[in-house]
Amino acid sequence: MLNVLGNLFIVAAPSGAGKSSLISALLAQSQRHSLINQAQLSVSHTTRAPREGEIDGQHYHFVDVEKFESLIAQQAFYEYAKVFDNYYGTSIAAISDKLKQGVDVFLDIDWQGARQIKALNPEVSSIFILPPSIEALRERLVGRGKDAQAVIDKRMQQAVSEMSHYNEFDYLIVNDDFDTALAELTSIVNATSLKTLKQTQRHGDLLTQLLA
Ligand SMILES: Nc1nc2c(ncn2[C@@H]2O[C@H](COP(=O)(O)OP(=O)(O)OP(=O)(O)O)[C@@H](O)[C@H]2O)c(=O)[nH]1
Ligand SMILES: [Mg+2]
Repeated sequence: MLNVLGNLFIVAAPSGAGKSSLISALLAQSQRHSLINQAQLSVSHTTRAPREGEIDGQHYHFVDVEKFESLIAQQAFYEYAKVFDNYYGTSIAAISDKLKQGVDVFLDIDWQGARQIKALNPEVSSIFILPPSIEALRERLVGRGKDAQAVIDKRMQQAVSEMSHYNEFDYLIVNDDFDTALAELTSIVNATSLKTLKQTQRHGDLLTQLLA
């Protein structure tokens, strides 16, 4: 049987919109077979320091600036950008084998990376997650209430600046009710797998029989 390539999905959002929770719930859907294809998250490279509990090679590939720049020079990245003074990038290696195995790959990246990928491959589906209100976003960013006001203001500003790019994405999801947002995300992912080109590859034998 012809191997059906996996689909690539870009998921972006302002900090605090619930992107990480939505993506993890989506990957769990894949384990429950609610998705047509298997789904995996791409592991990016970053120069930011690992946080407590983050594992190298699992949450990110943590590298220093010198290493990151040598990877840029080797053209190892599909896209990369500076986000909050650190480099972040998706290596070609992080996605190509998975796609070849028919796995859908999710990129948790910012608008700059999304723009680079869309310029190279307009057919890649990009999804932007919005919070239900500016108050909800602020509440989620305030979090434990330990951050100084200036830090919160800066994060809000960054969130608004990220959101100003919503229009460059193919799909918009408002994460008000989590289960609704997850169902919407799932429907985008499954609809992509059902495109005629994909279905023709998947059901080649059936089509041959039906049309014989
Ligand atoms: N362009 C690009 N952006 C990335 C990549 N990996 C992560 N990012 C983005 O970098 C930003 C910061 O990510 P992190 O340092 O993990 O911090 P975080 O707590 O996850 O931040 P938020 O998800 O924004 O709340 C997020 O917007 C990510 O989507 C990548 O490979 N390329
Ligand atoms: Mg995140």
